Amino acid sequence: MARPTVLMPGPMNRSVLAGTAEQFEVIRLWEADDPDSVLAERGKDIVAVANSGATVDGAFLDKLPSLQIVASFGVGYDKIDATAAAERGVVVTNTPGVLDDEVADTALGLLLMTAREFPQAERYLRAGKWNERAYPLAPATLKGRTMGILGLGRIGEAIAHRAEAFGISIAYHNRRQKDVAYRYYPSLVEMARDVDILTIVIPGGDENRHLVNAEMLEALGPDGILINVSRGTVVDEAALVDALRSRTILSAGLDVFEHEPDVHPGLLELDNAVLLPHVGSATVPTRDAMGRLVVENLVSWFATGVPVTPVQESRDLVGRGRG
Ligand code: 8YV
Repeated sequence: MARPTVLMPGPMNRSVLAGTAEQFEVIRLWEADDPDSVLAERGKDIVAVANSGATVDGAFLDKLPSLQIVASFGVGYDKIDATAAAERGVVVTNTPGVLDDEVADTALGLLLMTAREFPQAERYLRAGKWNERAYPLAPATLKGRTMGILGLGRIGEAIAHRAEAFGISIAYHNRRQKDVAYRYYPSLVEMARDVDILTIVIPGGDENRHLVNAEMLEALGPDGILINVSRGTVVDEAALVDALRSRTILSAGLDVFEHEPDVHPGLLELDNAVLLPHVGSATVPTRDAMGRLVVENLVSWFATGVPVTPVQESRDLVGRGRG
């Protein structure tokens, strides 16, 4: 039997390449001299896409009339129009669960770095300034603080558990209240007003674009710390630069940016921002686990017509099989 043809628009983790090598015919679009002609010639043969960060919209899907599944590498799938896919009968899967701890560790790492100014202190030492005088005292402490989590899902809960171990009290804002012991705020601005640390874990996409704007930052206030390990688009980055510059908030720790990999030049100039190049899940074991889940979704779909981890928008298609 012919092997299903999988399109990879861009480079993928080694575990995806290894896991698909035998059972699938793989088209590595990023290596093609003329990707458009590859799509024109092979588009009708492609039944699956394995994707890591490329935009998959209606126009792209229309080039692949035989497509059944888009298996995305990562838990966030804001670059994939899952509704347009569902309308075309195409299932979308992501990689939830396997990266929760890694991203939660990143959030706590960023919080420690931001509150205690560890990266700045290290730069100070390397610049040979320690001999001149001790590094200035950090203005913030984590002791007795409250963290408001915007988007208390699995990663948010993993962050909450870690933060509790630091003695930090937890609150959260979701669209709906959950069955958890943490204080729930139906209003984001009210939560921002009450907490010391606002941690963003909510998915990206149009719905949540610029949810954290000038008003929220003003509410967070001059002792407030913003942490973002979700998507840069959730924050109005220009407003954040203004807020950091004017000390409307104290500081920010960011793993994600509105136009990444381009970072707002204003952020690069500011000393009260700690900036990481989207490394939330970026360890060898976790990225391998994410890649294995991409492969499991593809294999399961073609063997049984049921993917392992379909996204919300695809749930109605699941069980209907691969038609
Ligand atoms: C990865 C992520 O950086 O899972 C996500 O949503 O943002 C990260 O784990 C990304 O998926 C790599 O493509």
